[in-house]
Amino acid sequence: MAIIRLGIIGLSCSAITSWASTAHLPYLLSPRGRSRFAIVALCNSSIDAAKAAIKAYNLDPTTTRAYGDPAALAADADVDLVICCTRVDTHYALSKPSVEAGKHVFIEWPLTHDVKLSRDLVARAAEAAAAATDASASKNAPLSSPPRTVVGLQGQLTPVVAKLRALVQGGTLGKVLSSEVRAFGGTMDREKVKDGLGYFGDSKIGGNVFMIGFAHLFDYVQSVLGEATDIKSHLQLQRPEMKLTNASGTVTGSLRSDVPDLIAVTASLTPSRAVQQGATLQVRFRRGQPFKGEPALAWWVNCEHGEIRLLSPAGTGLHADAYARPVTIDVHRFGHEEASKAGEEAVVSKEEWTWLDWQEDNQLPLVARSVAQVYDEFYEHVVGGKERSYPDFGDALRRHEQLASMLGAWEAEL
Ligand SMILES: *[C@@H]1O[C@H](CO)[C@@H](O)[C@H](O)[C@H]1NC(C)=O
Ligand SMILES: CC(=O)N[C@H]1CO[C@H](CO)[C@@H](O)[C@@H]1O
Repeated sequence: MAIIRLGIIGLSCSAITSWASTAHLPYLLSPRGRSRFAIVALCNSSIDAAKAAIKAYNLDPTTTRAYGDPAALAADADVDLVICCTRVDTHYALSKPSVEAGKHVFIEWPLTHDVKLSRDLVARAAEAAAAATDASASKNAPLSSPPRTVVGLQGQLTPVVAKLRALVQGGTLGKVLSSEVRAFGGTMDREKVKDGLGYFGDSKIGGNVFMIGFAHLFDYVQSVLGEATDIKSHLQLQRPEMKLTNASGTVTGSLRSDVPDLIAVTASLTPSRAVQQGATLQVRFRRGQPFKGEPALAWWVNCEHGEIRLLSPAGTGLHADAYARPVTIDVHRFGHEEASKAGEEAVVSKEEWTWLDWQEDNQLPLVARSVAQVYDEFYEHVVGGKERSYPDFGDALRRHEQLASMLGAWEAEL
C-alpha cells in the first residue's frame, strides 16, 4: 500500500504547548501509522531548530529533512501532506505556500486567526484542486489524488460522538425536539493559565477558550444534531483578570483578558429526517470548573420517544482530554414507566460505546486517539478511495463564520 509522506510544521521540542507531539506523534509512530504515513520533513523557524526537533523526537535524521522556511518545504516534491501545528496566528502564513503548491494540507483547528484569511485559504485550496484535476498538472499531484484539505476538528469522529450520532440518526427515539448542553472548561481553572498560554487573554491571536474549547464543542454538537441556524448568542467576560502561573503552579503575574468566558447560545436546528422543524439548541459554556462534583459536560437530546444524556465528568474535550473518567451515554425511553415496576434501571438504559480496535491495539494515549482517526480516515479517503469522512477547510470555514458572527455581535455591544 502507498505511504503518504509527511512534512510537519511546528513539531517543536521547546514549544510551550506540545500538541503536535502529544496528539499527532503517537499515531504517526505507531505500527498502524507507520504502515500508512512516513515523516520525511520537519520545518521550524530555522533549519537548526528543525534539526533539534528531529533529534529530540528520535526521528531518523537520514530520512527526515530539516527546513527553516515553509516555502522550501512546499517546494519539496517528496512531501505529499503538510501538517501545520503551530500557534494559530501563524497558520495562514506557514500553510499558504503548501496549499498553493498543491500539497495535501492538514491544519490544526482553528484554521486561521481571522475569518477573512480562512476564506482566502479555502479559495486558494479550491484553485489548487482545480489546477490538479487538469490532466497536465496531475503528475504533480501526490498519490494522483487532487490536493485535499484537513482541519483538526477531530471531535466529530471520536467514537463516543459517533455513538450519539447513531442514536440520534437511528430513528428509534423519533425526531429530535430540542437539545441542551451545559459545559464547564476551556482551561483547567476559572482564573489561572500557564504563563505560556497568556495569549488566551488576547482575542486577536485567535487561540483561546472561545475559539478552541467552546468551538470544538460547538462543532461536535453540530456533527451530531446538524447545523445550527438563526444563532442568538450572549457572551460575557466574567473574569477579565487572567492569572499566569509558572511550571510549579505559582502565580507569577496577571493580564487583562478581552476574551469572553461565558458563552450562551440559543439556535434552531436544521430540520432533517432526524430533526423536527423548529427544534431548539441551547448551549451554555463557562470557563473553568463546574460546581463541585458536577460533570464538566452534560448534554441532553430530547427526542419524540425518549431522551439521551451524555455525561463527561472530567472535561468538555471529547476531541482530546475528556477521558480521565468514563464518558457515559444513557437513554430514557418514554412510555416504559408503567410497564416497569422494577424502577428506574429498566427505563433508563446505559448505551455502551467503545474505542476502535486499532486505537486499542496500537496503545494510543487517549488524548491522541481522535487525531489518529483523522489521519486514518484521510488515508482511507485518499488512498483507499472511501468517501470523505474527516472535516476539511470548508467545514472549518463554516464554523469560523458562525464564531465570527457571535464575536462580532458581542464586540458591537461593548
Ligand atoms: C515559580 O515561581 C516561584 C516563586 O517565584 C519560584 O520559587 C519557583 O522556583 C518557580 N518555579 C519555576 C519552575 O520556575
Ligand atoms: C515554523 C515553526 O514550526 N515554528 C515553531 C518553531 O518552534 C517554536 C518553539 O520553539 C514554535 O513556537 C514555533 O511555532
